[in-house]
Amino acid sequence: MSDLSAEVARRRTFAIISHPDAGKTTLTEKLLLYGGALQLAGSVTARKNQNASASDWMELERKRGISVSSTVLQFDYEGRRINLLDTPGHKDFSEDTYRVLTAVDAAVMVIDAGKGIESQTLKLFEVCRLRGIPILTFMNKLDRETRDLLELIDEIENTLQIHAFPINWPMGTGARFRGVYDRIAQEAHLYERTVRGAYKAPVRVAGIGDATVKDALDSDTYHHFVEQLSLLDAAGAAFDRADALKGGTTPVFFGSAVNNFGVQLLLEALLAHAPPPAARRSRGGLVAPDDPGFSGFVFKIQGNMDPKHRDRIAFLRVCSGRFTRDLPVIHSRTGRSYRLANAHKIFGREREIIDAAYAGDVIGLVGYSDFGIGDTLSADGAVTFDEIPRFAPECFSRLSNPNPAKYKPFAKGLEQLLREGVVRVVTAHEATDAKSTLLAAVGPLQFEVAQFRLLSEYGVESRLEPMPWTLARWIGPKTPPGALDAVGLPMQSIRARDESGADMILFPTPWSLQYLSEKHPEIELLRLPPVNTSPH
Ligand SMILES: Nc1nc2c(ncn2[C@@H]2O[C@H](COP(=O)(O)OP(=O)(O)OP(=O)(O)O)[C@@H](O)[C@H]2O)c(=O)[nH]1
Ligand SMILES: [Mg+2]
Repeated sequence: MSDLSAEVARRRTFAIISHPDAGKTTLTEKLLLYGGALQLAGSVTARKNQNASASDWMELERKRGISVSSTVLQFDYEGRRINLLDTPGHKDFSEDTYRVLTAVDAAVMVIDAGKGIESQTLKLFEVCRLRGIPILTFMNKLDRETRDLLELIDEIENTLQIHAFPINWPMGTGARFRGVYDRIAQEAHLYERTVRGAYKAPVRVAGIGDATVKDALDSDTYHHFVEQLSLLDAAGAAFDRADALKGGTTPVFFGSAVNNFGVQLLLEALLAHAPPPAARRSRGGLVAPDDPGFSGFVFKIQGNMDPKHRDRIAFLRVCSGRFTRDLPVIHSRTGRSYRLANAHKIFGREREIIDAAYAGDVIGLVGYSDFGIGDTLSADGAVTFDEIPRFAPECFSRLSNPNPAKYKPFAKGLEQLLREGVVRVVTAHEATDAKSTLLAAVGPLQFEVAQFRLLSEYGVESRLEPMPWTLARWIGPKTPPGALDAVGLPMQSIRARDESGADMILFPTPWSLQYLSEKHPEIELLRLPPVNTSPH
């Protein structure tokens, strides 16, 4: 194997996804603890005591106890280089989560065992399936009362239409949850709780018939566990690893992230069952990860991660070749050449300059203000990746600066947030108010984040006025020239342009949209921007 292939083979790049609050950030933290990347896990539950996690570093995240932005964490574990991406669960931030899914090779789907599959989990799962991303399932919160476990497995199979294979099975649930049984190694892992789960949970490993296991469980729990295990075994299927790598089977793991139960087994399984970086589709065909020419694409921009350095990081997923310091690359959108002198390994908000990176790695490029979300960088400029999904906005607000003296920081802050895609800007066809900016978002929390960050990162107050539109449609290329000028729009609907100048119509209600499309079928209305419109 060449050096390049060997480096690719030892990389694992995955995202943690789920409905809000299932425990993604907590699990991320615990994977870092077990991966040796953190000595002490800052429990998410203890956030109120300022004991923040490595992943939720933003002030708003610490305050609210939710993730509003994805986080990249790179670390080494047992000869592997792991790129772990924690994502926000809330649907208002799904554009960020979907972008992250373009940059990974596998996903861990976290399910709250008390709740089962929730709406956002289902949506994210579908995105993974469309992209062919294999999924490992972590059934979390076994330390609480759960739903019937076999029913949860059935639910995965029926709702998601995927085979679910429990690689391990819990011994007890709720207050009686003592550990998990590894069905492949045929070993019981019995854990002890530690205070707030800050340290690894002491574990004893034993055979199922061992006295240690019987002693650890009360007799009801033990018998129930043995009975369920024999039901699972009676189903007879063996774990089909090849199918799991293709995304047809999801291996299922049980545990409690907060208590560190089952985390080690999940980490080991990730190394065993998540695939190394694969070939990526580009406009010109597949790009192999061990292709010697460097290529990668930017999937995220984040400013002000380090309050001491007010700078902007472009997160790039390396897709092929070898990144080395000072590598000359071509930025495909502008055709300009750059030398990548300032590339970093990222760990939450921390960063460290790196000298080399390979396919699968996510690297942070600091100080390249031209780089935007979706841009490709490559050695010869011939590759273009078309990865980044767009969403139609559903919320609109006017943002204004109540304090003219703060004009400059306000403009600078807003520009940065637009770069990051925290919110988007649209321009009404008939300008009404030059003093405010019309913002568009998938969900209203995005506006809240924008206002919060303007204040905390740029020191400026802002005023937000909600607007009545709830639907946006782009005008398709089939629309005859001038047709739009000739029609009268339904009440309260307006014409606008997106950031790249593409024509849109904003509608207040589904009925107004329906009215226009029935009355004027010549106007092609698209849910997403017409192709070839660059998002910049
Ligand atoms: N009882 C129990 N609570 C847990 C467990 N894992 C996480 N939690 C709690 O669940 C809550 C949500 O956890 P997070 O890790 O922030 O959830 P998340 O999925 O990252 O949430 P978002 O990023 O906002 O979507 C916190 O209060 C955690 O302490 C667990 O194993 N057991
Ligand atoms: Mg989170």
